[in-house]
Amino acid sequence: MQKARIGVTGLAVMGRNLARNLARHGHPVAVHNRTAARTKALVEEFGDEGTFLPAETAERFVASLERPRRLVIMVKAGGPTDAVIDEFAPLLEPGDMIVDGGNANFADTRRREAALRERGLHFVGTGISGGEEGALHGPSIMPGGSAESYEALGPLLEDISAKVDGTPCCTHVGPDGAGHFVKMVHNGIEYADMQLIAESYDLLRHAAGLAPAEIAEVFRTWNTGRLGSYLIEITAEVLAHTDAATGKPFVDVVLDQAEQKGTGRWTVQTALDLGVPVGGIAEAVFARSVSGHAALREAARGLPGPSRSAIADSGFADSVEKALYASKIVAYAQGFHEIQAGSAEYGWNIDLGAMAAIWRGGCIIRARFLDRIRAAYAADPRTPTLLTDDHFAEAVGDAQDAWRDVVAAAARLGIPAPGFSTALAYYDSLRADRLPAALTQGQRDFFGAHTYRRVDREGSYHTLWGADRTETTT
Ligand code: NBP
Repeated sequence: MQKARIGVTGLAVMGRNLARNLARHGHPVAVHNRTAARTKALVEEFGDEGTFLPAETAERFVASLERPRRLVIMVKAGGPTDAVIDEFAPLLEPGDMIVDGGNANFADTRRREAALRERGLHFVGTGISGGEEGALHGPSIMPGGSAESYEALGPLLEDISAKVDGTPCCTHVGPDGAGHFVKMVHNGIEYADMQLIAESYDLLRHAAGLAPAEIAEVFRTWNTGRLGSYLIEITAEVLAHTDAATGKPFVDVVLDQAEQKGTGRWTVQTALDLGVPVGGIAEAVFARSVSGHAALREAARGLPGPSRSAIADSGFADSVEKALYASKIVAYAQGFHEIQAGSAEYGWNIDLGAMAAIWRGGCIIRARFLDRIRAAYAADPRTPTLLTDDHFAEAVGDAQDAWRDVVAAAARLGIPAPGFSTALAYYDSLRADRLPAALTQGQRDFFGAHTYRRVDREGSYHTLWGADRTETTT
């Protein structure tokens, strides 16, 4: 009986396209789904694309895989993933691999990896980005798990991943939950990137008075320069689209309430736990949250705003481009800081430059700019922040006057720009000689005797605020 090199269970949009991608690359692939109709439909529609070995039962599916078995789970993250693991793990033997390609929380991946390792099985939590098109034509793949499992799995995953300059957009990220952690931060950065683009659109529309079709042209131009990226490209497409039913710009007939599935929220929650400031990502998550509070917005709609309206400055679009580039650098710097902190916390030893390299193609945040990030980490793998890299420091330095003008214009005109504002505040916080945190420490010591350190001496101090205000050492 012919055996499959790899198997995919869970054949909704992602699993089905990943299985097709494997088959198209000449890898015989076993396919299985809880509801057998999906398996049947896949083979009927696309059976001629390669070798598919359909299985209706878990036992047959496992029996059709060559050893060590490589079993990819592509089901809804959370409970369904545990249910599928519970179903398949008893059928596997030591050395076999379960690959979870869903959007799992990295903490779940750590738990599952530890439990399966005890049974001699490899569990490979794998981030996959690129949506259904990416899964079919070449996604960016972020596998975690053991180095041993990557030896058996890596070549297959690299084969089906996107390629940039001949380099696969797939590499071993690190042990246990590292792959899903990096995918989570990728999605958090994606939230920030999308929010900054949305703010750029809003400013061009309501501050510069441009129509959506004109703004589409602005984005098309930007896409040919340093901002060139998948998200900028699709933004131009969406803005240029006209609603067939009404003849209005498509963007004007869509309800302005953004939804989210949770990876952005996880990125922020994890950053809070790690003590990493990721304001750009947090504001993007909150901006979606604000947009969804319909009743709250309705209640506040009549509140007074500024009396000024559109500014007619011919250079405004160029200023927004600069603000967008600078804010984007900040958002990525924050995301990479979070990966650096997670890597240190969990002992993953993640190569940050390699993460930038595998995001250059296949994934939603793919962008020309990622090559710059790869180069920055190649020049100094230990750099504490991308903002001090020569290229980025110069770019932000050149952009900062325009960036400040745009944030000021947004505030003056009453146009919300939380992404631009928080990015600028982060930049100014990092470069400040002194922060008002010294005053915060004084307040904390006053009301809670929380103590403070001094700039001129070692040690912890407390001032007797309620008595004669002498300073004591603690
Ligand atoms: P969905 O997330 O919509 O999940 C549907 C699949 O899960 C079906 O195959 C369904 O089987 C299966 N399933 C469920 Br629901 N509960 C199950 C259970 N208890 N036991 C066995 N199977 C169960 O599919 P998707 O959109 O293809 O995404 C798959 C994974 O990839 C998710 O984790 C998602 O977050 C991740 N992801 C998605 C994208 C994207 O662009 N869509 C991108 C990157 C990652 P059934 O057919 O029998 O109902």
